Formats: sequence, C-alpha cells, structure tokens
Amino acid sequence: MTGKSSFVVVANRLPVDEVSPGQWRRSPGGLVTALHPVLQAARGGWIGWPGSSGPAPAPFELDGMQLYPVPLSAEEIERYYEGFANSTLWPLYHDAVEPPLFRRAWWASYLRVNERFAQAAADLAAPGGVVWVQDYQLQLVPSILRELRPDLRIGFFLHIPFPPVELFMQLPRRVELLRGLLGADLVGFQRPLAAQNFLRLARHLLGLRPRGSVVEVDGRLVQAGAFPISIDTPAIEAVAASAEVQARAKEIRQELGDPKTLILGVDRLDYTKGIEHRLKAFRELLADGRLAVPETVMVQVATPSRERVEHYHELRVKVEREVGWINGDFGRVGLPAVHYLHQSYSLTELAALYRAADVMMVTPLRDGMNLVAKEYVAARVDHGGALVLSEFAGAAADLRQAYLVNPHDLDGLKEAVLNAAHASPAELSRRMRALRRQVRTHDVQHWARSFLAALGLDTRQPLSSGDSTGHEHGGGEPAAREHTA
Ligand code: ADQ
Repeated sequence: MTGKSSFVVVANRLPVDEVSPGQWRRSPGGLVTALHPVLQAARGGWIGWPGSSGPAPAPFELDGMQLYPVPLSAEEIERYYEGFANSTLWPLYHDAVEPPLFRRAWWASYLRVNERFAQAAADLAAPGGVVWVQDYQLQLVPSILRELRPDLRIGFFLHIPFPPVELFMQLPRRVELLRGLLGADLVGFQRPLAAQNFLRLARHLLGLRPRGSVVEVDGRLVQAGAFPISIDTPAIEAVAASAEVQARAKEIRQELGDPKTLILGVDRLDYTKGIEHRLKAFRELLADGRLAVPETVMVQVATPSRERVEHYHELRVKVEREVGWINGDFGRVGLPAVHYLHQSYSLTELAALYRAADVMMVTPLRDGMNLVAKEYVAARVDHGGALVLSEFAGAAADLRQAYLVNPHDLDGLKEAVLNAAHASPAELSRRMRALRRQVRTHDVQHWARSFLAALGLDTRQPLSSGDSTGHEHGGGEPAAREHTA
C-alpha cells in the first residue's frame, strides 16, 4: 500500500479484530460505521493498535480502508494503556469516582506511545490533509503532530467527560496534557460543559484568553465545541425490526418465565456505569415488596472489560456478590431474580434483549455519552419500553423524555423504576416516540459530518486520494454547538 492520505484517523485501536492469524474483520461500532464512507471516498487511513503485544503486522487494506497498525510492547500495554490511560486519566475524568493512580513510570510510556502514533500520522498524511485524533489515550498527539507537520488540519475528539478545573489540576503532567490538546485546530467534546471546562482550564493553567469558543495559542486559533456522539440508527432499527430479532425477543421472555416486567442493564463492566447502585435499588424494591419475583426479573449484561486493572477486578467481585445476595434472598428454584451475564453478545442478541425489556436501566455515575441508552431507543421500533437514564450520562441532554434519575439518590431511583414499570402504554409510547425522533435526526453520520465540517472538511463533496484539501488555517465559524434536542 503506498500513497499519502488526505484524511487520516488516529485512534488507540484499529477498527478491526483478528479472527484468525492474518484474517481481519471490521469490528462493530459506531465510530467505524460513521467514518467508513469518508475513509473510502478519500482512500483514507486509520492508524491504531491491533490489540495484541509485540510487532505489528504490515499496513493492509480492508473494506476500502487503509489500516496502519502501531505496535505496543507488553510493558507499554501495562504502563500507557492500563496505567496512565485507564488508571490515571479514566477515573480522574469521570469525577474521580474511583481514586486516580499517579505513577511516574507510566508517563514516559504514555509520551513514547503518543509520539509513535503522531509520527505514523505525520508519515501518512498528504500535504494539507486532515487528521482526526480520537480520545484520552492520545491527548499528546495533536501538539506532537503539529510540530512535525504544521501544514495539517488537526481535529481531536474526547469520548469521555472533560473534568472541571479543580479535578484536572490534580494531574502531575497537567500542562503537557493541556498543551497536547491545544495542538489541534478543533477540540470536540460530548457536552458544552466539557468544552467550557477546557477553555476555563486554558485560562487558569496557561493564562490564555478564550473568546467565546475560540482561544489563541502561539498565534493560532483553537476552537472548542460540543459534538454529541450517536449511533448508527438505521442499522440498529433494521436489525431490531427483523423477524429473527422479534422471534428471539419473544423467546427470551419465555425463557425468563414470561415476567410481567423485565428490567434490563447492558454495560461494559466498569465502575463508572453505576451497576451496583442499580442492583441495590432492585434489591430494595424486592425487599420492600414493591416488586416481586417472578412477575419481575432483571437481566444484567456486563461485558468483560480491562480485567487486568485492579479497580475492575474489585468491581467484578462486588457486582457478583450483590447478584448472589439478591438471588439468595429472592430467587426460587429455576427462577433467579437477577440473570447476570458476563459475556459479549452480537448486535442481534443485544437488539432482542432491548426489544424484550420493559424497563432499561442506564445509571452511570458519570458517562461521556452512553450509547446503550441510544441503542435501546433505536431498537424500540414498536414504541414500547421505558428508559431510566442517569442525569450524569451525556445522553441525558439528548434523551430528555427518558425517566431521568440521580443514581446516587436510591429512593429517587426506586421511584423512577416503579413509575417506568407502571406507566400506561400511551405514556410509554408518547415518550418513546419523542426519544426516537432524536436518535433518528441525530445519528452517528450526523455527528461525524458536523465535526468534520467544523474542521473544514466537507464530507458531501467527493474526496480524492492524495490531494491537498487546501484548507485555510484558523478563522471560520465558531464550532461550539449546543445539542439540538
Ligand atoms: P463505553 O464506555 O464503552 O464508551 P457506551 O457508550 O455505552 O460505553 O458504549 C458501549 C458499546 O458496547 C455499545 O455500543 C454497546 O452496544 C456495546 N456493548 C455493551 N455490552 C455489550 C455486550 N455484552 N456485547 C456486545 N456489545 C456490548 C465510551 C464512553 C461513552 C461514549 C462512547 C462513545 O465511555 O460515554 O458514549 O465511548 O463516544
């Protein structure tokens, strides 16, 4: 594979999974779905880690995407990925719901890996090309890349929350991290508040003077704005409406003993997702006698995640203890109160679960967006079901007609579950129709197009391989947009 790309995505992971040695398959997920058409049209490149330690395979092409694997050693996986990214930044950016860990050795690895990704982007991008860097693992890439290639237009999108100044200030390497982001032309966040936190931080830490959504750094203009991510709504609707999924949804309910109310949770097993709070609310509702087994059952799907990180291991123990407690007290032979599934599922099976569930509980303590909430809404092509959604998920600003809750307020959470479980079909349908309008008009294509347009890349025009996109630097419309829900 040769030639330069006018559009390059840089993300921690490549959008592919190795199904057998040397055989790759496109991984499911909204980001790759949204960017695939742009990448195809531009013969664009994606730079990312292939997912295992050791030497990386040579660049290859899949479904019209040029893929550039970046290697990580076992030590880098431990220090850069599990360490600085997932034990320092992840908890700190999520309101420090678990204490962030600071280890000096992790920083050197984070810096080295970010340099490697930036160098790969510098080598691949065509003159005047557009590079879009994704997420908290790669916050230093924009500034390193700018040094290497001042001709490029650089965008950065943060998928997780951006913390308030007081929290960010705990980071030992706070200036470097902020300067890293300020290397971009456009820094995108899930919510306007996150963009404001970022601009405030630029003033507080570096004495810069933001004007509106723009801040001048070293004679360049950097814009900050909110671009709430979404899902591939048409694809999820199509799967959910299929005869196979409808039949499977029915079958799931039968397998669960045909309950009157099926409560569902689907999350990565992560301490930010509020799984324990949700289980506790369910346990108390059973103990209070306000819900009863077998009329009501709960299914909690918890996808295995980051299992080598200590906090995640502890969480698994806590969640499984709580599930055992509930089933011990309230289950019957052959009829557990909570069905706990620590497994990954296909989209078909997830869609069937979504369609089977009467009450979907999405109760994170903090979440950048939360795509599960949006997927549930997209899957409810029948306008049924109720969404109980934490105010602390970015999605709460988009999905206003959900039953919004503060997951820390256990009594409020219990009330919301009961209200959702007892609502009339007319009320449920009214809410679900409004929610569905939102995810239909604001899908992941809309998200990608808005971001790239703000960065100066018009994705409605055909893009050609290797051409300069010829963007002017700086200026333009302020990119900060409020969500339109
Ligand atoms: P995550 O924290 O991973 O994403 P989320 O947005 O809910 O959280 O996305 C999870 C995805 O995994 C969903 O698409 C869901 O369908 C899928 N999934 C969950 N359980 C699964 C299972 N058992 N089997 C298969 N798939 C499963 C981060 C941020 C979020 C932000 C996204 C996108 O933490 O806040 O919304 O990035 O920006």
